[in-house]
Amino acid sequence: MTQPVTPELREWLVAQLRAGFDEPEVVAAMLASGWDEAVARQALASVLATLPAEPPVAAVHAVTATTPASRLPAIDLTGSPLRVDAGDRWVDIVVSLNHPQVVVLGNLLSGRECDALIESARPALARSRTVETRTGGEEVNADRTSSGMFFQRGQTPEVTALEERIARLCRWPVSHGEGIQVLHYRPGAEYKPHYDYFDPDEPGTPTILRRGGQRLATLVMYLNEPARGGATTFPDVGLQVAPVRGNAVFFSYDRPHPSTRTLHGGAPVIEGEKWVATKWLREREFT
Ligand code: PD2
Ligand code: ZN
Repeated sequence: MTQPVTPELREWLVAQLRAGFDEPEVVAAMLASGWDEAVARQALASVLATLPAEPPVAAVHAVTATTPASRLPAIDLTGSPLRVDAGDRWVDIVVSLNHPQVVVLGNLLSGRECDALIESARPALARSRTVETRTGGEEVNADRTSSGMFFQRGQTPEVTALEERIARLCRWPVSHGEGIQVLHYRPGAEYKPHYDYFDPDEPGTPTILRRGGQRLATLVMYLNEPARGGATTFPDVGLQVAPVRGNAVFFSYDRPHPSTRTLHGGAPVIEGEKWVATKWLREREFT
């Protein structure tokens, strides 16, 4: 069976390949959107055949796998879109900032997905640990009074769908993402301002970086709504993001340095409880 490749489909396929997704990943995304496999492969092959000036897909993938410092996960806001195509869902652009790139996203998750993540995380919750950069291990941290757990990549169907959506949205391969972390805050719990990158001056950092290099970007997704408090704050740029269920805040940092102005924290929950899921994107494949 053949099907004409529309300009929109061609543009989307080229964008996927340039973003570093390889052929199986692109086909898998098409299958997830309801394409017939033979038709998807044929459409991809016909687009690849018209790209003689481009590096081979394998080379594009290799570049992504050893990301240069200048390349970052990013949400494509070219043309000031109101919403962006994340593959299986259109995601609203609510607010964006340029330095650093901070994008508040609306409707990234459905209510049902939020509930499913909370319920599958709940039995595994433990007092949150942060990576201990002095040693490369983990420790319970007084600055972080939430409890949390990590999913493995692809651990549940909801996790898999969300990871593919995030990869599409941030134009960064699923393989370069850490497992999603779920955090639960009770009244009074907070996460004091911090940077998500690993401090290059800490002795444990080289050990941490072996698993996929530096963190380059963070996506904090809100799974419920506390009655009051619990905003994600960015003190250096005077921004507070309200924890609205299904929404998220994305931000990236092109170097592990405060000049990125990505200091951020979780303000104390005043009333009710707060559930978030965090996805960190690394320079290389996270193993
Ligand atoms: O829960 C938050 O709002 C929050 C704030 C700052 C989460 C994180 N950082 C994180 O998971 O890194
Ligand atoms: Zn953080």
